[in-house]
Amino acid sequence: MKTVVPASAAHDERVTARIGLWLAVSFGLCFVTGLISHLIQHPPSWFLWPSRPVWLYRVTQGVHVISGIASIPLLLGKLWSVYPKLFERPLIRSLAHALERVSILVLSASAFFELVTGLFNVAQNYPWNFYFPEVHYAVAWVAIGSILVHIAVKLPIVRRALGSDREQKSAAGISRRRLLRTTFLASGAAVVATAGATVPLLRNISVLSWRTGGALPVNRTAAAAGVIEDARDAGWRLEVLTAEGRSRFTLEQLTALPQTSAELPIACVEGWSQSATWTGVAMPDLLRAVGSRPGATVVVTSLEKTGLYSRSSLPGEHTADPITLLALRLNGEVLSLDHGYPCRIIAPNRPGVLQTKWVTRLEVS
Ligand SMILES: Nc1nc2c(c(=O)[nH]1)N[C@H]1C(S)=C(S)[C@@H](COP(=O)(O)O)O[C@H]1N2
Ligand SMILES: [Mo]
Repeated sequence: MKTVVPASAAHDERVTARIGLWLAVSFGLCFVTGLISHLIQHPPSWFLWPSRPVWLYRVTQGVHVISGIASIPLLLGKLWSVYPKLFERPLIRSLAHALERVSILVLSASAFFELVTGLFNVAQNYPWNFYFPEVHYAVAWVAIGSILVHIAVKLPIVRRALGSDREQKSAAGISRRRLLRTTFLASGAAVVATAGATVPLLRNISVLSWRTGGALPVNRTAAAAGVIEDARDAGWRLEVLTAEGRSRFTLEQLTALPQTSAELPIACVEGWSQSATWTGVAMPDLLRAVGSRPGATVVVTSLEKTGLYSRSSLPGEHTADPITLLALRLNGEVLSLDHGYPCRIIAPNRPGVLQTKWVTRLEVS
């Protein structure tokens, strides 16, 4: 004989399935866009990320952060809708049942971990001492794997639940609709409150939006990076190493080269993005000036000694693009120390973390 647990109608498979469907969509979007961001930052040999359209990464990373934020209320709503199952007895009915319970535990824990660490990262807060991107990336595979198993196991129930969508006008129907509505409203509100960090139209109504406003945000200041003295040093030179040898440029020499301007966004992995007008030496021009060819890979080194973003690699797609800049000016003014003086990389369709500031050396391969 089965023990029947009295459950309120909110804890109903139709509610669970409907929230689950939206959670699958938002979590799926979040996973795919996160994978894209990871591949751009750690490109395997088969991977090619184009330099155009200039706004593509801005969109994929915006979707990553927004879908992650939307997932939090959906996950909570879904857990709420199923929690009476926790108290079902017997605890374990069969091996299959035991495996299913363990998989749900792994699923909930990993999904929760991803959403919470992502949120803290967005808030630029690191209360843990592991390297965020690595762990966030590894656990993403655990989460997506257990989600796929979960969907496969629950497919018959999902089919049944979504098929019977004629809601009775009963107390049960009302309570169901209330949970659904609350969950979707909370999810929508979370999105609107934060999406302004990257969606200009929402900027004024995104109350929780961080670091937006008139000026371009600063991710890491020159003081924090410990580069003020070296950046101001009159002896600063840009060193360009090629197979043939080494060239050195003073800031005056760089300024005397043909200058290119482009309107390009900085699109931070943390979800904010903002466009500005950048002016400087186009990478193809610079490469030709040192006798190299546009399309070569260029490794960029910053004056910043430590730090995760003190080096980056510009792939050939970017070094051949005439609006990949070694920027000297921002919105018509000489770069400020905080934005990367004396010069920085600004390339189209590239994560903010790779837009290296305070450049001192380029190695052309
Ligand atoms: N050398 C160096 N360059 C860097 C960083 C850094 O910490 N060190 N931060 C990167 C990140 S994460 C972003 S989003 C952009 C932000 O540029 P901004 O501060 O000029 O807006 O710079 C990038 N360039
Ligand atoms: Mo960033």
